[in-house]
Amino acid sequence: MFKKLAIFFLFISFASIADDGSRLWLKYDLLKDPKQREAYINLTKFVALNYNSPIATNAANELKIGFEGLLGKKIPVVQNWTGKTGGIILEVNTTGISVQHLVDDGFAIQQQKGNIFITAKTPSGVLYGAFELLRYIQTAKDLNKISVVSNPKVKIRMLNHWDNANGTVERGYAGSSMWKWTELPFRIDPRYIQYARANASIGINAASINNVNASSRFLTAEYLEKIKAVADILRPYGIRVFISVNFRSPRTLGGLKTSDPLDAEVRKWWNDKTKEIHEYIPDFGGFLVKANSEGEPGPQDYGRTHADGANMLAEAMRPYSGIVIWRAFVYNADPKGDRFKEAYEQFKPLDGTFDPKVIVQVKNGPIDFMPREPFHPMFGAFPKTTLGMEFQITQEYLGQSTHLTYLAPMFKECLDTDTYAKGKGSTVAKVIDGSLDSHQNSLMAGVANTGSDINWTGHPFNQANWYAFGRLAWNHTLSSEEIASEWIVMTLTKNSVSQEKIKNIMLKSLPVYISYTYPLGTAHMMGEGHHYGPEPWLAKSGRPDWTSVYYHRADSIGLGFDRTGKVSNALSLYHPEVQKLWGNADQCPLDYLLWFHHVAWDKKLSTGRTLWNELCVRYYGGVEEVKKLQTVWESMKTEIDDETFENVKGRLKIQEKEALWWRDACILYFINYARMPIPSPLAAPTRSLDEVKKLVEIYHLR
Ligand code: GCV
Repeated sequence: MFKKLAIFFLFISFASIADDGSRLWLKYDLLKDPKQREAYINLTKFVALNYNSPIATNAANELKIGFEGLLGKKIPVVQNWTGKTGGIILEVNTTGISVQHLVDDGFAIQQQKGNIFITAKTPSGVLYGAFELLRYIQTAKDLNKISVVSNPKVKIRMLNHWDNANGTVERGYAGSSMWKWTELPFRIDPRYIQYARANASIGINAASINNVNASSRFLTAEYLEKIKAVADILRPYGIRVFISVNFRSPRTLGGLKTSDPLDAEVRKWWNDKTKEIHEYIPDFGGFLVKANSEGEPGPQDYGRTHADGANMLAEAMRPYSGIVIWRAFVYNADPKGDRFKEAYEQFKPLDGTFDPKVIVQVKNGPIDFMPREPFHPMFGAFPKTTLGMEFQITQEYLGQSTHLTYLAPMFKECLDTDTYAKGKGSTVAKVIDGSLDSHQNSLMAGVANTGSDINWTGHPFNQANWYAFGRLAWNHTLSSEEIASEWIVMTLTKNSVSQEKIKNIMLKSLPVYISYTYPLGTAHMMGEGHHYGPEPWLAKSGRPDWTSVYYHRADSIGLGFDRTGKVSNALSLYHPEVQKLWGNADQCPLDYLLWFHHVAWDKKLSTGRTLWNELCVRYYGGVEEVKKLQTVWESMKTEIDDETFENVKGRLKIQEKEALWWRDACILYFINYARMPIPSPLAAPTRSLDEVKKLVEIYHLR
């Protein structure tokens, strides 16, 4: 009996230590240092709520849970502050000196007369302030002189879920959909609340809940009731729900003969549907639309423009506070054209014709979330249109759930690039936060990487990309280093030596990934359909611009897509200052070189090596770097929770195997064009191109 009990307790204690990742960065585990706890306890004796609203109540409750976990002491929440000292006072104030520098959602945290005041103009601001205060304690910062004024740079900070009604997730790598459509609205999965808390903790205030390749089913009464149940859960965390809509819905759902946006009956159908949605969800965020893209229906099916389609929906939304988000991800299958230019060319004539309620959502780069892309040429070139940013958090082309790639540097690289639209300093960030062209609205969206996996994101480090996206949507001036540091200390370890090592791994991870997949500005050479692994030889697909050869253009002379005036002239879409940076092959930064130039295999680059040798050095170097990442990870075994340690360790092994796969596939394929030897001391791959090709074929077996 005693033995059984001992095993039981052993199990319990292990169970409480093992970390399955489900709590994300919201781990409120007891701080180990009693002195540190004491210092915080003196300042957190109670939480007083001076405002009555579900969101503010959640702010108070979060502080209570957080303090109790971190400090190990019960904390009372009181409704009204009686003047006692030593506590946290939550206030919503629309006027007065304390909020004069705040925008909606912004917050101030100040120490005053023995209390800490979290003040905001809106309950959401108070909630964000509460999470900021908790972050201070989680990251062991001093609260004594706390003085924070924080405003979001972007108004709509949004996750785009590509989740389908049947429970699958397009480009999802963390299990199935977290939305249990078959259970809703009757059963509310407790994970919805955890999801809402996690988002609120990083300032995300909007979520489109279904795939942009949208099923009309989401607009049926049956589904609106389900979505309402989700919206009711997310609302008290300041999150508004959006729906992706299928442009053909008036026909498929309404039985109309057309979905022409200029047809009176179609317009009435959308007006009525929008009214109906608001009966379920009064604060409905709005519509997200993928139209005339990759086979989805749209206004061009009726000879109309994107603006005609978007403005029709904007009219339906006119009586309400929500908006219309219209995606610019469009391209035709013209083998002679350049996909790089197509969205720009289709949308440019429409600049200035979109309803003010419309935001045009543009992917960060002109092709499709490649690991490194030049910024989309629409940024800076559409002064009369509100442009929103679409990043991809889910790692479709970035190792999905097996490669460790920290994406903040990629998001930052795009945001910090200068478009020169209004002179030096006209960064992409200023375009999308609305400041460059004085737009009222602003949007940063990220394609979500969440799923039903217990740790939400599959790879434990993919959580950091969700975190980084939210933090940057709130404040794009934060550095990738700062964000990584916060996430590591809240999520992985309190040990400062390990924190530094992990930060280094994270910051190296993107350049390492790029060097064994897409060095020197190559792009789009992944496996067909599933987009996993290399397939640089892919020459036939449903469309020419879904092949690899369309992009890398390897021939006996060289490699890369000439986008100068000699061939596609896509460079001309950028400001002359940007053209100067990228337009000359001798000066173009190597990271972008093959995006814009077809470079001879034997051309000497700024590194002193020929293109071919540089390519080899990068592919081989990338694989070696993955091995080094593994060694560093291994050195932290005692500092990281066992479950997470083993999980990452296993995935790093897969990463090494697959880095080698990428290297061998690309080197063995390109060598047939370069016809130059692999430079010593690098050793030739031990397998043949045919053998490597077989690895891809296995992916296509049915
Ligand atoms: C939702 C890429 C992806 C598609 C995705 C599309 C888009 O092409 O492979 O799965 O579809 O982008 O962003 O609409």
